[in-house]
Amino acid sequence: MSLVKRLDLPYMGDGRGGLVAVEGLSDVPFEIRRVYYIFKTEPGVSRGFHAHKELKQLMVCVSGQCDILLDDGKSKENVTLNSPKNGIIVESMVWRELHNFSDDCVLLVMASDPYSESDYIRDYSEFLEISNV
Ligand code: T46
Repeated sequence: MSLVKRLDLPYMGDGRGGLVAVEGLSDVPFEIRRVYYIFKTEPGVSRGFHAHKELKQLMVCVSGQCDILLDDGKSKENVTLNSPKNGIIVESMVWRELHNFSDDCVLLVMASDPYSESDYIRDYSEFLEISNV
């Protein structure tokens, strides 16, 4: 099964312009308990380099574009996010790296849980050890 779970978002744009609305538990398969966004990423900077033990997230590039590498410890897949009308669900126990942010990239993330550092696995060898048991 593909690691990249694409999601087309409910689009309600009209003659005035675009509008996307996302509701937790119906449009995404989890309750949305936190929202954050990443923007003005400095040139050449990559982010992420971790997995989450429990957290699930919907990632949408509402402006510009960036590349996301997903890795479940067995296989790796790359996806480019470049539309406010669709995104990807990133499940728990998936290592993610975010690369090639465009200058105008705004990456919106809707998360299933509040921030908790104890949910992060930031060491790749530890991730491989846990994910391959
Ligand atoms: C992810 C990718 C896509 C908080 O205090 N609250 C928060 O909600 C977040 C997201 C971060 N922080 C703190 C933790 C660090 O001290 O902000 C600092 C930077 O976070 P981090 O280095 O984890 O940022 P990224 O861009 O590497 O990763 C973030 C998310 O943490 C992560 O869950 O999937 O974006």
